[in-house]
Amino acid sequence: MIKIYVFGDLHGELMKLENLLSKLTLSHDDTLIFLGDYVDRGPDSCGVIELLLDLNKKYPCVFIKGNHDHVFFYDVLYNGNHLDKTNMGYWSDGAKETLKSYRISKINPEDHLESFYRLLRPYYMSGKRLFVHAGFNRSSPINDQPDKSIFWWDRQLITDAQKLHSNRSPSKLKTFDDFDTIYIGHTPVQNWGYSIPCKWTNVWNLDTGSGKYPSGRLSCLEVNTEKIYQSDF
Ligand SMILES: [Mn+2]
Repeated sequence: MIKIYVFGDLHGELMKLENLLSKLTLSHDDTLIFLGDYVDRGPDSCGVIELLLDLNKKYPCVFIKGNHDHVFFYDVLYNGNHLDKTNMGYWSDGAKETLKSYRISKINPEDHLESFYRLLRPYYMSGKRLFVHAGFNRSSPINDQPDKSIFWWDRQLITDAQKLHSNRSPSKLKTFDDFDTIYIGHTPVQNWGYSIPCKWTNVWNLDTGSGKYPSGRLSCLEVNTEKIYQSDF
């Protein structure tokens, strides 16, 4: 049986990724889907991307774009927006750790703009399953979303799913494309006091705070069995 593993936000936590991968018995046709936010906050964003590029040679991989990936690779590297201590918001949200990891590794981040950033997709669909970093406008078709940034910045989807769940509503979150299950990251489950992936109605939130919280583990889910795996730390 082919397995499909979906991973939450990584945020530069190479050791958590290595530890989590060591718990999976991967075969070469298993699919690995990463929900984005590879960089910032954790100590080794460069190493995370190197490992992902290596995985991409061995397994079918899908890399979705997160807001941090968009800002670092597109705004900063591609568009050349200045990144230093005058840009305190993003600088203090983990960008300085990202740049430090590139300095230590002696890899030029522009290399990853070429080799990795071009692989990132706004979303991925498989049958009636949708994988996206943050959300989308649910009253429109997924392939007709004029504002693409909603894919990596939205918080309405998780807010609405959580409300439906806490109202004990049996209905699933309605979407134009009638998705059965939606898999997202972006908003750590710690915001609601949890530490493991949460399924609210038909929405799985896989962001368990890796890189954001010292105790935040990295998580993944095998989508057919809904079995959860987490790093040990
Ligand atoms: Mn994130």
